[in-house]
Amino acid sequence: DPGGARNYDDGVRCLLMRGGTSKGAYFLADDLPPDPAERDDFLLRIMGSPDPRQIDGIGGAHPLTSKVAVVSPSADGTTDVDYLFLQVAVDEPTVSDSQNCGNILAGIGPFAVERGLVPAQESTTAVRIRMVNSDSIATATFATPGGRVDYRGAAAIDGVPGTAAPVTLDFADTAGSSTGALLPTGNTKDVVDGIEVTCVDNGMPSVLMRASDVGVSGTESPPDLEANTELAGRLARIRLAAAELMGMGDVSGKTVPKLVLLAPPRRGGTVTTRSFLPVRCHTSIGVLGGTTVAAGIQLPDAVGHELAQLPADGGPLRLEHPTGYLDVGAELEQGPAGLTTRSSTVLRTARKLFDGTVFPREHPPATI
Ligand code: NQM
Repeated sequence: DPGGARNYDDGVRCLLMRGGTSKGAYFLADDLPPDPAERDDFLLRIMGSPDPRQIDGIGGAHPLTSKVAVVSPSADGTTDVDYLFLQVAVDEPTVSDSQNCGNILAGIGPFAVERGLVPAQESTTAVRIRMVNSDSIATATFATPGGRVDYRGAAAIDGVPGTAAPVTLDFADTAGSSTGALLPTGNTKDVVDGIEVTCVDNGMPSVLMRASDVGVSGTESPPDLEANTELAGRLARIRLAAAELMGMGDVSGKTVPKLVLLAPPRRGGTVTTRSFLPVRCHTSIGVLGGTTVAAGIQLPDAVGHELAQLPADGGPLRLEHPTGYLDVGAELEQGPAGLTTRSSTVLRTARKLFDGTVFPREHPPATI
């Protein structure tokens, strides 16, 4: 509101969507407070954070269901829309723009068409999206028969029951998304806290390690891994030290880098993964977490390369995760400064769940 008189407590237009294996609140940037601090305060209050149950908000009590997308027309005209991802913490009063989310990304194209930011094409529509968090570009392609988004279809993704219309995500420039290099430490392998790790960033800065090196098999369930307090302490130490090597500074309180435990495949896939967000264990694996693992384990000297059964035909890698598989294409090529990624591709689905007005809870009483 140009007069500044807008009262966001009266409610804000919001589309609740499932994007891939995540769920979040999608907003037009213009509908939110322009000041980032006010915006974040508003988002905490609609999600019901901080509270482990998020009982007084629309958050789902897990980082994967406490997410926000802010969408606007392209600022510089080079894409169709700009997408800012915000992670709203569940039990802490924090909102972070330090990472990207490739699952919430799956809902951005459909959202842009729903809100009239992008015209639908005849049968399928391709939307070019700037992922503001990493300043990189993705193209989402999805069905729009008769000029409307059709969410129904036959594509199944593990971690989501049933089937829906496919959303194809193509990434062009994921290598070094937020650290500047596919191998941010300059090495294929480093030793951190006494174990070998590979620090890699093909869309999501991540620390790859062998599950066996941290005393687990890598096939445990997320609740079992989360209950292992010795493992949690070890992973936290490894993360802080690896992040320093990656040039990310002090990452305490940040959601990146992620941690990925690797083990040999058990169900005919390429490799077994257990990823950490970084504290909660992922119930599947992130999209860009997946493109990052797929690029990392293809590097001959990387941790995990020797555990993996890489496809002989150069086809997609099949990452095993706690609720199934993620198939990821990640094609590497020799660049002027070493190996880099030519392209990465992931198939997702998305669904519009609820379109309406969201109301923030009152401010919590000020702490003295
Ligand atoms: O890696 C969770 C998710 C994600 C991020 C996380 C994601 C990605 O699965 O692109 O999608 O890593 O915090 O939604």
